[in-house]
Amino acid sequence: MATEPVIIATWKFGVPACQAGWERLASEASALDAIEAAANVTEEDPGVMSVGYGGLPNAEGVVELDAAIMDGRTHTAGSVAGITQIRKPISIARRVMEKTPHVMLVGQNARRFALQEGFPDAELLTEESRNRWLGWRDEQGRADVAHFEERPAVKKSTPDDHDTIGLCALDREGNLATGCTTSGMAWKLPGRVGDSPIIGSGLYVDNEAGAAAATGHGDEIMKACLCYRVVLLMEQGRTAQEACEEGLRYLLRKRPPEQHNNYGAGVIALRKDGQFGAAGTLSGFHAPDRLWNWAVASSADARLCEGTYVTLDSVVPSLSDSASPQ
Ligand code: SD4
Repeated sequence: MATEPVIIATWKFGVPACQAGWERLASEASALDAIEAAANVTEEDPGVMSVGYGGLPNAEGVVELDAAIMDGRTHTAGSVAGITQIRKPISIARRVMEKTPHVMLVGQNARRFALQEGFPDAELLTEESRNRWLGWRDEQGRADVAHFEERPAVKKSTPDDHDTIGLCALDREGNLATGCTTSGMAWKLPGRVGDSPIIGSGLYVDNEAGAAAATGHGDEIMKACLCYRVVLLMEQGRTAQEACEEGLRYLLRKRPPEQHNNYGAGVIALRKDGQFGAAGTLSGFHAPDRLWNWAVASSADARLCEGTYVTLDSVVPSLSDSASPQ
């Protein structure tokens, strides 16, 4: 029986991504193809300064990208972390999945694999992202900006110094897929890898239950294996919305508030029956200059939704009621 396709993604830039993904799904493409095509839209947009080309660099001014993709149909996954000077990292992650016996390649050897696969060498810094980095470096007032002992564990974020695109899709055949791609936290320590390329943390899919993808403070999301938990909760019968809320509550319960106050975490989920949901932590994801929002396309028009916020003991509905989860 044919299923109605749907694709969801994190943040406002998820709208054009979902639009592209939905067009693929509507023309019978697999969920996996739709995820890759949708993620590529964001990765290639230099105006999105937290993903792919134009993403903000690490403390030394080098853009290190993390990306992963997972296919619910085959339960296979591919991932790259800390990859430099190559565009479209989610497509490289897909090649890792399809062409190697492994799941994850990192750093220089991930780059070497990509070059072997025919991906061209590419500059990832734009004038804008380089200037932002120079501004940040000047503010530090010291030469060795990557010295870890001098960096606080959590620093207050600004609206665009992070924001991953995480995506989940369901195709007409009833298969699910998920993907995640990011330049990670701006000004991170060189070599730092967040949740986004880690299967189970930044993304996870089980074709018999659902898919989930995360955004936010990866160093905290990883400690909760957030996306695995959210998918498990859907397998246990929770709605997608309940699973997102419970998954985030677990994260908040396990970690002291000062660790997630500034950055926060968000998760989107899509169940095998097409039902979807999303939630973000109130701390870190709700500020005057930023709201937690996400995108969905279940018809030709992708739309933006403001998420539900979660605290340790309550759920705060969206402030503007542009859309609610199904
Ligand atoms: C990371 N989770 O590298 C990413 C960053 C992000 O919203 O998504 N920020 O930790």
